Amino acid sequence: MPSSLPALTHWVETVARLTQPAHIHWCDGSDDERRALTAGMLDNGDLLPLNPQTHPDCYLHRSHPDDVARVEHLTFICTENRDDAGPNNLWLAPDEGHTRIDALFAGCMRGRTLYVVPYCMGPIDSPLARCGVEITDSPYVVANMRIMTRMGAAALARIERDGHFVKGLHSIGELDPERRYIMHFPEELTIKSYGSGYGGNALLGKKCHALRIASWQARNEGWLAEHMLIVGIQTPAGETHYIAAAFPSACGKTNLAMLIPPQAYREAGWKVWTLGDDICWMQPGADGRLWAINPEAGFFGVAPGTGNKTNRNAVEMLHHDAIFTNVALTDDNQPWWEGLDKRVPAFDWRGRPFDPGNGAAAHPNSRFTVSARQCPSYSPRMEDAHGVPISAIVFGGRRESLVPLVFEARDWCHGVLLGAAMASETTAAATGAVGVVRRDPMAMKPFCGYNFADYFAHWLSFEQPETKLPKIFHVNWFRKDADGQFLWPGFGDNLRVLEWMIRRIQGDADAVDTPIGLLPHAQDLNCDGLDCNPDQLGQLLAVDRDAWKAEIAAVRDYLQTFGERLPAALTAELDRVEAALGG
Ligand code: GTP
Ligand code: SPV
Ligand code: MN
Repeated sequence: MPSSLPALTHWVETVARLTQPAHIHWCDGSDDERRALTAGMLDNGDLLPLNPQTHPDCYLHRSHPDDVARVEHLTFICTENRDDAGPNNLWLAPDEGHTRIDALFAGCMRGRTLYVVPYCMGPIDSPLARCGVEITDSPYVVANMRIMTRMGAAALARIERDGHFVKGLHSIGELDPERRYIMHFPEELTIKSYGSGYGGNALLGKKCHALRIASWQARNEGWLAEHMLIVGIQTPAGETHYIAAAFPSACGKTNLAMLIPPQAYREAGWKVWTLGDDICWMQPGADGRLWAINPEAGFFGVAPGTGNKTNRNAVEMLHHDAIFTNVALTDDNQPWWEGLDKRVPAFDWRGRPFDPGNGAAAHPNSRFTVSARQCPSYSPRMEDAHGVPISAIVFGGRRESLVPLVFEARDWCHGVLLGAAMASETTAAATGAVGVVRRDPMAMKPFCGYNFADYFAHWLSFEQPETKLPKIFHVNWFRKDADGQFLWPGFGDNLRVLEWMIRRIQGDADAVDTPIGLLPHAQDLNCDGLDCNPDQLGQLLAVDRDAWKAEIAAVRDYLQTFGERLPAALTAELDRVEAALGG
């Protein structure tokens, strides 16, 4: 018997009866298994080999052209009570959800292999980690799960010890957008995903488990499951401050997590340590501080825009043992995307000879999958069972106007409001229009597995006499001038903003008190060596009262959609900010 846990073997048998696979394979995560899977995918065309001289053990996967991003309009939270899912989620009653999706699963694995993928989100020995098992008929998913999670025998052993696990059932089905659903049953700790092989739709440990199901568990158990990077900033004095930051999809988490300090900072002794680029699980420790782990083991990062100038660490980690999805190819079979370098690709992401008339060569949501250990700034503390203590939480979005470069919340409740009021221009990470401003509280709009009103209340509940909570900040790297050019250089220079935060944490910097929060004095932002004139800095740090009154009114309209469940403390905080702005 492949597992000693009856609940697991019984579930696998039930799924096999429904889906009718030709074979069942229990994944152990070994190298032999990886080699055999890779050989099979090279045979059937799921993977294409890349240049073995420049990119040993790297492969290209081209997904179906209609299956290139998350599908929020097909993603459901199925709870007994509709209000528990909230207006922020699409909802179905659990019975209806199971019936609809099981009809698609019936017989769908005929002639295929069913893979049983045991995985652990977080270090195997961590009390903060949680396990799951994904059943899938996609070897590409197995290969990605092996990089993105602690997958295989060790995870199975922990599952057998724990006696419980999150169940995730996945099939690529026909890859037909008309026969596609991503369903979550938080009360049953179950996920069912059909008809997509892409990223967050198919690697069920990631958004489905580590955010949607985990956020539900976190609320019941007193912790937080967030769409946040974790980065360690080591100052010249040798202290490391850990910062968690929530930006919506394709808004800069991977880049901030592995930023390279500007030269003068490097020479002065600043260092950056990468702990996570997408998901953060946090809970108060015995000392009252929030302690965080990254539940993932790898990065599924956005390729376009990743180059030596923007994110050299990422470029360097992608030269071996990486999977590329929907990128372009050079004439000597190297992966390529817009923003990598000046070469002209030979083939676009669909495999057609490159023709600029067909649009970008790499899909805007093309991605790389790579183990975190390959990152030059990898922090060994990623393996710490108890995680790292968080000094600051940062919220941010893509806003070409209005929102200043950085401001600080006056206290926890104000910080929760800043998170709840977040908005950002949409990106290619999800299907649908790009560049439209939408409300995206805490960057969790697509990922919160329950009613946002209850989620805000949960956040507020962390303020207790015994907790020592991090400071909360809001940033915006994406302000543009009248000509549509970014006002702030971004990327490595974002460390200048983080430095101000650290000085605030240490009590070493003053701030300007404004109705929206605490802003730096222009002279307190280190702009040495930057091509940023006083006028630009003035625009980046300006608070336009009339425009902010309109913004606060829009936030109020949005928050009112949550009705009576919205915590009164949040509304009171909004009233306070509105009054400070002058009504
Ligand atoms: P997900 O993996 O979808 O959750 O995205 P992410 O938040 O990790 O975003 P990522 O760091 O991959 O950045 C997405 C895009 O934003 C890339 O094209 C980057 O080049 C660009 N970007 C990141 N940081 C900055 C910045 O500071 N300034 C500007 N202008 N662009 C940035
Ligand atoms: C995101 O969209 O926020 C991602 C990529 O990190 S996916 O895995 O597709 O969710
Ligand atoms: Mn993400």
